[in-house]
Amino acid sequence: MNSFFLTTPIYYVNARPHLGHAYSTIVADSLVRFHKMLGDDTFFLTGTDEHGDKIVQAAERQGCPPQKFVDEISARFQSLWPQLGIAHDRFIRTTEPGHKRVVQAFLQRVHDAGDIYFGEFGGHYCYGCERFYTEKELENGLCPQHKTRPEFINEKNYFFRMSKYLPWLKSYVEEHEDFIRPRRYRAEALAMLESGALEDLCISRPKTRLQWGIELPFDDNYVCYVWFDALINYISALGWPDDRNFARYWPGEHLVAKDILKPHAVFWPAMLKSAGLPVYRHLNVHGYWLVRDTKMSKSLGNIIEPVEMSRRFGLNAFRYFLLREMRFGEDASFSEDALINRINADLANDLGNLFSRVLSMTAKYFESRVPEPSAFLQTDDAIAELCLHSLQNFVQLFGGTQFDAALESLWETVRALNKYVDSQAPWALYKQGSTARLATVMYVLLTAMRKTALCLWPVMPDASRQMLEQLGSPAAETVPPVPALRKEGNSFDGLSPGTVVASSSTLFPRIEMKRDAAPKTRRGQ
Ligand code: ME8
Repeated sequence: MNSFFLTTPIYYVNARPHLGHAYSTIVADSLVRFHKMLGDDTFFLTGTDEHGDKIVQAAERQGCPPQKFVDEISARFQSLWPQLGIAHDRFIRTTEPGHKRVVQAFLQRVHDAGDIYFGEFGGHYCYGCERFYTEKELENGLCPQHKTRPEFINEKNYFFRMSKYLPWLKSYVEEHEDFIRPRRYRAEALAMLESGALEDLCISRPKTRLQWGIELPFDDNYVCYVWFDALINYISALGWPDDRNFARYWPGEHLVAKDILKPHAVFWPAMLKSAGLPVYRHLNVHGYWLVRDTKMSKSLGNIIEPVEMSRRFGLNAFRYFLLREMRFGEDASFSEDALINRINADLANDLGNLFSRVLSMTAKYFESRVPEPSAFLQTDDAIAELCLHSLQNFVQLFGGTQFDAALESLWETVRALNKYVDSQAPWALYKQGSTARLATVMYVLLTAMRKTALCLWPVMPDASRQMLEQLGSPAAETVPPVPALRKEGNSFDGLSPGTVVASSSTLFPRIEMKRDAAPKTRRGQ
């Protein structure tokens, strides 16, 4: 059995979770569910990043002690995920004693390897990024991410000999095509490694300036730099070094947005190499969700609340939209109009309508039983082939994080099935009394619908389950779904004649959008 360990970033607890956090976590959830269906032994990790200046400042603004502050915001993240259908195996917090012990053991190991030294350093520190910038990296003296002026700080600190590992890392990235993907981020990482701008990494903060962190095991006047602490969560959650989960699941894969490419593509592999541990399998990097072409930010007041969206438009529809609309790796724009258009076109018109018409015809012509097919005609073979082909494409593309293309491939079948209904006109066959031909047509439709519904489980778990139940799978069989997605692409079967199916289906109601009014759904999905 293959193991599949996937992580999201651990989010800072200085702000409420928004669409961006929800996207990464929903994508990760879908990918883990997909691997479950392939029969893999999966482990899904998310959590919160709770140390550092930024958190202390946010707590101070609220007049709250840091521990109380992080407890409150971390709890918000924890209660959010189930509302978005996220089924993680572990939620890690960097203030947990177990994590702290692992960070100290890791630091000691890197220290023992001779890769940590003490030195003096002056640099431009951006509190938003929690990192020093070199002169070269600033844009007109400002932080390129936050467009704010960093503070010049000069102090004695501990440094990680990262530069020692950069030549190795560069060859590793060159030799492993999909270590960092999609390609544009691999190219970006290589450009960083080739630029000569990367130096050793400052990994401590003097306690005179910051107490909110993990103490260095070899000097109690210092705490650990928040990024060094945070990255280690990926193995502390597996109980490194002794827990069997580490042996079972490491190396895993990470999923992040492009804002944190550098710590994941450069710091983390160098840290792992220094500690003598294998590097991760893949770093999967996505772009930003924009709102009217700008990044979401509190000051612009354009934050999208994921729970509100899923309440108004339906959780399954919202998850589908996020995966279908964004080309993984590129930026995408969020708007309610785009969401409503997708729901109406893909879910209500294409998929929902297919289910509704085919099930009501099966009720009318065959008393809601899957009929026994007779010999397939060329047109039936063509549909069956298309269905299997799109399922195989789906598996290939989804596994390679091309979620939009994977779903589009399924929708080719959905649209073809609707056309097949129109061209075969079951109502005419019924009128003519061509029962054998009618039985084949309905069998083809129902079989293809079942395969489509199965593929949708990672993205829309509840809707997929509902569709499978409508197609006669007993609830016990659909939860969790049969972990044999690959086999489903081999032969056009899976639905036994005689199975009782539902007599009607209203899966995705159309959303009427009145200008300047809240959209109305007939029933939430
Ligand atoms: O960086 N579009 O935490 P963070 C898409 N604690 N994704 C977005 C987004 C947007 N507009 N905004 C945020 C940190 N994200 C560190 C991580 S990991 C060891 C430490 C998502 O709270 C995306 O996944 O700033 C991005 O990488 C992450 O939130 C940043 O979260």
